[in-house]
Amino acid sequence: MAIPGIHSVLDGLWECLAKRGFKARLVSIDHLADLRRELDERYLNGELDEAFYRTYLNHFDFIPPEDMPAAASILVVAMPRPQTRMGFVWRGQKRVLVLPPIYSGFCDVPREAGALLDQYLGPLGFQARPANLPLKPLAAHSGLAEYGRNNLIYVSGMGSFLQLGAFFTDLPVEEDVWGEMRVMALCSACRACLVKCPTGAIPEDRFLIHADRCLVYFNERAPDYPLPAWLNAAASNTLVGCMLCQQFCPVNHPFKGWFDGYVEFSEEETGWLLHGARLEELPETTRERLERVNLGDLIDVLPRNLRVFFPDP
Ligand code: B12
Ligand code: SF4
Ligand code: SF4
Repeated sequence: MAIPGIHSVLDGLWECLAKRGFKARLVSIDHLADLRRELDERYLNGELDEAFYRTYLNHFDFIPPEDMPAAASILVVAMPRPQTRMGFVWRGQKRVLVLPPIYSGFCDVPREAGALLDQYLGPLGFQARPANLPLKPLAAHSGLAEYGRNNLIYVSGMGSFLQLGAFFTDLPVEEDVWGEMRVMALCSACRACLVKCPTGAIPEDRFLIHADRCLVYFNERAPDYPLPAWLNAAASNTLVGCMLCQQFCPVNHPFKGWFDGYVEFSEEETGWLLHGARLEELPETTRERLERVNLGDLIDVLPRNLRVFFPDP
């Protein structure tokens, strides 16, 4: 089979990803050093809380995989993602809670992107391998996205309702773009996220948010991390994570009603989850429903998080 020129390979790649609603950019692998330097500088300047840095930012792999010696580029992909509704019945009352975008399908959707890449690039003699990198600066420097004041990434046609993924590839880069990171123009005249943030994580005096104050920093963690005393229980607005800086953002107006799927737990099942049942103790049907929304791995956080909404377990 004749291998097409790189321009038509890339055109075909964008088309293949676009059919699934994904948008992407390809940058030279030389920018791994830029990504690393940017993060190191913030750390060394004391901009990042030490415990936050050690928990979340110390584990990126700024080198391509050993079995890909010809890696030449990084593909960054934005995948549109909806919210999910979850119903819980307790003491005869049903309460519907939101699961923010990206929790459900967190592994499956990037895996699907990887499979699309394998299917398309493989027969053309190219490879793609998942890359564990700081995804937002990568997306912003590549020109795929702009930052919002809430420090989330916005892509045209998706708002911030998206999951990012990155792949090392051996595709050559002929037109490398690595621009300044940009903030959405609308943010200069808007403070909705800052005002709605329940923990004061979005500051007035600098762009970088105080991630160590973000509700998500606490409610995604293992149960031996109680919610801190300064955190008002009323701040919690979703089962895991938080939606406030996205929900009230005017750029997200077209997407904020986008929900995909509904999963309901009976009173008996809600009781098991509230009381800390382990995954393997649950009946298969309950387990399947949790796993359908990818909460099997987060089952440990559910008793603490559910108790905020059902304080009388
Ligand atoms: C650690 C982490 C968290 C932490 C910290 C979040 C944070 N803001 O750092 C916690 C647990 C709190 C968290 C929460 C959430 N997360 Co998170 N998280 C990550 C992770 C693993 C790394 C993020 C990171 O590198 N932070 C470090 C800081 C230094 O980087 P940064 O946030 O990009 O900050 C940049 C800007 O401030 C910029 N900057 C600074 N000054 C200036 C000035 C100007 C003018 C400009 C333009 C830029 C700029 O420079 C910084 C980079 O050097 C990524 C996955 C990944 N591999 O990248 C997901 C990721 C960022 N999370 C994601 C999501 C969805 C969330 C939540 C929305 C989940 C939820 N609904 O509850 C919340 C959002 C909270 C928020 N407002 O940021 C998505 C973001 C999707 C999007 N649209 O942006 C990601 C990319 C996961 C994914 N695979 O898609 N997350
Ligand atoms: S996710 Fe919630 S707590 Fe975190 S910055 Fe946004 S509004 Fe604030
Ligand atoms: S709420 Fe306003 S300030 Fe915040 S990200 Fe959206 S447009 Fe920007």
